[in-house]
Amino acid sequence: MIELYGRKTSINVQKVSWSLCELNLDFKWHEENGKIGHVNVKNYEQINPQLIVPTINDNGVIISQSNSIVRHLFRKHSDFYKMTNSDDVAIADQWMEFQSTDLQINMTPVFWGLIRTSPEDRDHNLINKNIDLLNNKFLILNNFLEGRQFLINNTFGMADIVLGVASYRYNSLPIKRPELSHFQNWYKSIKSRNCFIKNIEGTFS
Ligand SMILES: N[C@@H](CCC(=O)N[C@@H](CS)C(=O)NCC(=O)O)C(=O)O
Repeated sequence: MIELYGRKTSINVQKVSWSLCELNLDFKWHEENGKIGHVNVKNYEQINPQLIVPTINDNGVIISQSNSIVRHLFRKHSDFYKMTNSDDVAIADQWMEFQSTDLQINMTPVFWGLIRTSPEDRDHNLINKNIDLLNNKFLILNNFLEGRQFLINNTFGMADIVLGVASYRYNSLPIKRPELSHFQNWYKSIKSRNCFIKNIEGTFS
């Protein structure tokens, strides 16, 4: 049995719950409705000394770092790595790292600033600077998606999930976005998936 630790509103936990759903894997969820900044699981530091989420326990193997967990699940429970050539795996990795580093560095000040900070405490200079940078990075993703149904091989996969959770946040933000037609077409198709509706929709907070 796989166990997942972390709350439903965490972007990094969402990558894992969405992956588990797409791969049809049963799992036990701890702290699904937990609070930000505190994991209410006894001795959680023993499975994640950083006290961050997500963590999974896959039949005794404890793994943290969301993108590593997603790769592990697709390696173990799908034929993605067998069916995909190493060049395309590298491109999937490229976009997954783009999300967790280059996108997230601008997403965090915008999302936390506008959604998780009270209006009187907001640093608007910081927020506006990062909105511009974030929009530019989504333009880069938009350009890559031109002529593609999904990120890799026109087949829905792990890179779509990782960029998908970030895109849900981006499209839910009360900000001005540029015209991103390729990106929005791709987003429309992933947000209609049952596993998106079950795990991601309605979690923006
Ligand atoms: N690099 C880590 C980052 C994990 C992370 O920052 N998690 C946040 C939530 S998205 C967290 O645990 N924050 C403390 C908390 O919510 O208790 C990953 O990709 O899993």
